[in-house]
Amino acid sequence: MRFTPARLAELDGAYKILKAPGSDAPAAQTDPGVAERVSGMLADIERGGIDAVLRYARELDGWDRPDVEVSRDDLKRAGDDLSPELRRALELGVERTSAFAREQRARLTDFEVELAPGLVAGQRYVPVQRVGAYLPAGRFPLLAGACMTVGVAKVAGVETVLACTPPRRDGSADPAVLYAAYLSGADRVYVLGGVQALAAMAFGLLGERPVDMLVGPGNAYVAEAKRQLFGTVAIDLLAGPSEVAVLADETADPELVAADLLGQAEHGTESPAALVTTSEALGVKVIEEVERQLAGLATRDIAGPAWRDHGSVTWAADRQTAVALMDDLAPEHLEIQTADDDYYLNELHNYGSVFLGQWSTVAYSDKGMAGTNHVLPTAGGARHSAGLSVSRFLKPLTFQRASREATPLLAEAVEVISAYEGMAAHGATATLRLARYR
Ligand code: HSO
Ligand code: ZN
Repeated sequence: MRFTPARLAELDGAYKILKAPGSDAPAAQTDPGVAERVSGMLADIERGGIDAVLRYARELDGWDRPDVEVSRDDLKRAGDDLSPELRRALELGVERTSAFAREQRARLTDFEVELAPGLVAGQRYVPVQRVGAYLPAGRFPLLAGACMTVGVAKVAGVETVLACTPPRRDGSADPAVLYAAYLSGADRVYVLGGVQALAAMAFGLLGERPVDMLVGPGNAYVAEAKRQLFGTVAIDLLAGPSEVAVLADETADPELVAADLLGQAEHGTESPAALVTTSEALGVKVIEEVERQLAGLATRDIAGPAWRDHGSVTWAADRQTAVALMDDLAPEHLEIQTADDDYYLNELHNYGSVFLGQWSTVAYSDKGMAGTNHVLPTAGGARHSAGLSVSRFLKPLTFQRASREATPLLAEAVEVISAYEGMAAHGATATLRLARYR
């Protein structure tokens, strides 16, 4: 999440960098070694089937059992290990995310229209049939992942949703991740991690037919496996390190702004956090405040280097410049804390999800409480794409029905075009119908 040099050149004089990222390198580029390793593993698993999957699970994750599936009973029981407050919070996340997805679904309406006398064309939303969701559990088990992927797919009407989550060091899966998958409606859940999990779902090696689509975030290996499997299956998006940007003016609370920047910097030492502000004084205060909060933060070993290497604070001379700078960053998460948030909402084009006003913060969505999806485009992907939503699991399939009376309207033009193209067989399909019509 860096400004592009061309954009900065255009804005000459209208901005000032108050804190630049300490590192020259943009966050995490794919290492060619990762791509090679992943393609080797995928080829191996395609050839070797479930035996190869289990071999990788043993070698990479120390998995020593013959089976990777978690039974329905064990999924239900996973909830017993959790505090009632955590169970309730997970339920709330699933309920709210599903409620939002149902509203989105309700607004995707099938239709048909008579385009010409006797010619009807239309569209029907049909769900993808089989989805595989990856639920990562690295240093942080992100518990809302299941409701964003499994839960939303189920609301879309996906028949079969498989979910894979990696074993922890002690060989067990995180009970909260399992319970969240269960609550979200996963049809089958497996303790299986990384490339072998994605390959097993895509190639149909888990006692289930191959999935049509893989979704969910993961580390560099997971992202690379999805990239290489794209084509064999669909994918949601390729997620890089999580990002946050805040657009604030002099009315913003520097303590909250600093906390929200660190709130995503905590994801990893590669996670970018950017403030764009029309108030230089606020920018300076936020820089001080970030340092103050970092000193007392339990995860400062991650958030500290992230802020140092990938954090930035930029002053913009006016609102238009702030918009231009922010659209250039195209952040995954955007917070707006200004006297006129709606101005920015109306002007901005590029972000994954926007949080309006100081009472809204990224973590509310991250943890499933805001109802919106937290699987969002990173690394500038918000310039061209939106995040995961119910529509991603629904294909707008079209149909057409022509009546006898529509024949001249269709066939005569098709004959002319086909003749020009030299496509005789195409032309014949129209000519024959014209003959029948007459
Ligand atoms: N910010 C992450 C999602 C998340 N963070 C969940 C914490 N919990 C990617 O959007
Ligand atoms: Zn987050």
